[in-house]
Amino acid sequence: MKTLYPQNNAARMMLDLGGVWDFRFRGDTDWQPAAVPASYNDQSPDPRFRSFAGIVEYRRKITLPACWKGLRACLRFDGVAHNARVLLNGREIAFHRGGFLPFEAELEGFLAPGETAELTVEADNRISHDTLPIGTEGETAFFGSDNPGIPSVEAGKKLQQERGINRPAFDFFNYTGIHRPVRIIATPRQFIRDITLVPSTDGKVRYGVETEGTEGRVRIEILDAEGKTAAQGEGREGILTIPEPRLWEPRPGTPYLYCARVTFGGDLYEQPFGIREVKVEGTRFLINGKAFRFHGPCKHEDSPFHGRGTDCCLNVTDINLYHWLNANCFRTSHYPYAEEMYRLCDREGIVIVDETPAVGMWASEQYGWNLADYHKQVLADMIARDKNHPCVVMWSLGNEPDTDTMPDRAYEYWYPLYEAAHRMDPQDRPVTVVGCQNRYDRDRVIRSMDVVMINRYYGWYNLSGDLDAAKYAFRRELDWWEKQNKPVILSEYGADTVAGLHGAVAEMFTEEYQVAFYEAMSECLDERDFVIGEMPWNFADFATCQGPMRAGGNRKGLFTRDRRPKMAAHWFRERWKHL
Ligand code: BDP
Repeated sequence: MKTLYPQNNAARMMLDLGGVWDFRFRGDTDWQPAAVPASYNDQSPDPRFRSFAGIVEYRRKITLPACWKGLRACLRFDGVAHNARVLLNGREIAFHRGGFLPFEAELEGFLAPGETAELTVEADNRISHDTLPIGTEGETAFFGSDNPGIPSVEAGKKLQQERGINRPAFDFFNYTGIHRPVRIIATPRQFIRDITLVPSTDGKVRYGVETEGTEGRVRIEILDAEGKTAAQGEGREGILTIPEPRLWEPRPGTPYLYCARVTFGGDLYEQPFGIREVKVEGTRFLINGKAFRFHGPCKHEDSPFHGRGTDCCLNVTDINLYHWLNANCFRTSHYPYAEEMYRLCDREGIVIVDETPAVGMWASEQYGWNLADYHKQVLADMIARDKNHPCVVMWSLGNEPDTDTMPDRAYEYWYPLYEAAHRMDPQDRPVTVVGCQNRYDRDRVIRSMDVVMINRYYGWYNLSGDLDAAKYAFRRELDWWEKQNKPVILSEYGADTVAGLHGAVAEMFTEEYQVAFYEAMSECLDERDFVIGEMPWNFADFATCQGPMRAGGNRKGLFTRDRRPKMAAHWFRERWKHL
């Protein structure tokens, strides 16, 4: 769905619906409080907040201001996980599939200026073979053996299935609810639906404006960072030229931003953008013609209390910690993040690899391959939402699918998505899909991408604790990639580390081992020119579902969950100072 990021300006108004809403599990009679935006899961000690599988209901009253007469009004949900049904006074006004992208519900015919109504949002947290991200439907344990075949264990699993099991096929807690902002938006009845900007470093800006309604002329004015007019034009599409353009460069360059001020009839929208070009050439990744090396840990949207809920304070803190680390990028593992984060990264010069929520497809022979159409829709919506951000330099189609069990079949699934991403992105950014540690010699998908991104856990999940063997094995693999003549990014590598656990001998789980692990992997990476990036897993410790491999979540953070640096954070800070 095309929906511009909400904006208050001379033509548009918005009401933020953040606050405490009524909340209940479907079937309950009593309502209780829940904060919005936030995941609901950490908001109560009631165990159902963590384990419930099904629909929860949120409710509150909304009023359209009487002075909004003559305007078009809609509700804008930035993200409700995973499926959402929206009702006004009991009438359905919207349904949306997928928890990480925005949608709108028009209020025309449902609520008039001056009126009050009851707004209900039903959020469904169930994950299955038909959702992105994917749920196991109880078939397989993610991490840890589920002792197949033992009659008593099988009986226990059957009981779980009967009760309704909602196990993720991915390694992060299935946070859900209204976890991103909700707003009522007013625009003129004839309004700007969408803006597309394709700048090039010579100062030319190709633009397109989509409108609802046809009365009125479209005008566009490009403002520089001081607010001075740099170029202007008229019409729904065209090419403008900015004389002496200033480029958007990732830090430590200057992330210079322009603004496209678009008017149409009585409507106005101000779209920030940056001038930068990205291109893959041979084994190099070029930003504005200069070789770019990716160095920065992958992230999650994850924090205590908020869960996956949008938290601008946390975002600013995190990005300042990226600056502190001398990091220049992250991947939005494993789903598109809240829009506020991309706007912040535009401004701060942090580069993003933007990922769809296609995660958990590690057993594609069982599931995953039925999702091609829906997956393509999600990809289209992500590109539509994020296409104008200069910080976004590459699309990731997903994380760690099974591509080597049936290599041809996997290729038939993934390559059309790769082509679709290129077709759909007006800026035609490079496209990738993140590969898991598998039979890279059998797989055809990963090597067919513009940039090879590989997750590797030598010295952790395999060759555990033996960093000499890990280096030896990793070098063997890198020898193989060298022959593929593609740029390679190590898109995940890491070691679970308990903050404060030390050892004179660097053994697994100690802070010393985490540093030794990264030293060992870096030694191998630094020998290869075609390696254009390193993205440690993960920026911070994060919540996961329970399992025998997770003591209070995933501990591979360079920081603890409350953002205290482990030794490895200091180590990377020093390393990246010199890159
Ligand atoms: C990788 C996954 C990531 C996990 C990580 C880990 O891509 O989501 O959290 O392993 O096990 O396979 O720490």
